[in-house]
Amino acid sequence: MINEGFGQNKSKNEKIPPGQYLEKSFPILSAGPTVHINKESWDFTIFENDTIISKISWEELNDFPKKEINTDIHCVTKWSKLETNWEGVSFKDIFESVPIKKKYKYIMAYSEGGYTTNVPMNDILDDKGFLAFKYDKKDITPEHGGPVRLFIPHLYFWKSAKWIRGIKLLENDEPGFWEKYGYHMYGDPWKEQRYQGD
Ligand SMILES: Nc1nc2c(c(=O)[nH]1)N[C@H]1C(S)=C(S)[C@@H](COP(=O)(O)O)O[C@H]1N2
Ligand SMILES: [Mo]
Repeated sequence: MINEGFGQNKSKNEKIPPGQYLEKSFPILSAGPTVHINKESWDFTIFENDTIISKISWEELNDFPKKEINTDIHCVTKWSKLETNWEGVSFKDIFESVPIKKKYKYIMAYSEGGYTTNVPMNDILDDKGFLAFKYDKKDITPEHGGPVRLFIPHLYFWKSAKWIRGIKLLENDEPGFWEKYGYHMYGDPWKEQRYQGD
């Protein structure tokens, strides 16, 4: 278990990135309808080009070390929610069990329902990116992306793909769903990287 302790000694104001406001509820933001997936039929696929190099079932996911993450989240629509509690498995641990032939600098995450988002590899390794399945000690609800969502709290929350089903390893950065509409390729809330050019 880890406790990031992110900004534990900071005041509330210092924890809210520029242009954001404090939100107490937990808004639901989805580009399409809520997807309902059974844990038993969920799996997670890692693609290297068109080749499947790993497939992880719900049961197998639960065999990885579980990590607790206490952190703030920031949505590009300007709400920030402080001190949220999550549980999941880190990509660092997942990748230790996956034989990847070469170095890839980016991934494309893809979700049931068609949503995609691109993230640099370094931003999911080092215990910075997770496959999360619990929020506030309970199973993540379908509305918030359960049974399993991507969780990358140091980037704007659109990068945390709900209903995640897999990733594709990429050599070059490619835009995902919102990035094709002009959202920033990286999305650092502290640099206000909301849209391309920010
Ligand atoms: N599959 C999928 N994941 C998604 C989205 C989406 O529309 N579909 N929206 C993104 C956006 S813009 C945000 S802010 C967060 C919202 O997560 P929440 O609904 O749990 O607050 O999910 C992100 N992940
Ligand atoms: Mo968002």
